[in-house]
Amino acid sequence: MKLIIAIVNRDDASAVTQALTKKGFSSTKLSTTGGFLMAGNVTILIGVDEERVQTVIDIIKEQSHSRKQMIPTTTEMSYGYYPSMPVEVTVGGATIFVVDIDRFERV
Ligand code: 2BA
Repeated sequence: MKLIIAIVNRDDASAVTQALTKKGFSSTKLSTTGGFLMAGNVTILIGVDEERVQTVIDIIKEQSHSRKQMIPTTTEMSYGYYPSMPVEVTVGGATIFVVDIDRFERV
């Protein structure tokens, strides 16, 4: 059993979870905030058998899009340094971690 942790753009989150549900995967959405942009994103947890991990990653890939976002001048880029003008970064499609699960139970 694996746990897939996928951080996706807020605007893609519903499409990702709907596509997962359609294919029979259970998921949980958490509202999260990226440490760099300090902007809201969504973290999706999916518990899945090892042989289905790639199917889930393919679904996430299909539904997540990369976007240009501006770093506001209030973002500290390194100790005490703030950009003098807004800087553009490319965010996503999705950041995905796959971790081992020792035990999974529904009680
Ligand atoms: P944020 O931390 O808000 O980062 C948003 C985007 O800003 C990143 O997009 C990247 O393009 C840029 N960025 C982040 N840190 C940077 C830095 N130190 N210098 C320059 N640019 C930087 P993504 O890489 O697509 O990441 C999207 C979101 O995924 C992140 O939002 C964060 O919430 C999560 N994430 C990405 N890598 C992670 C990691 N290694 N561990 C935990 N969460 C991660």
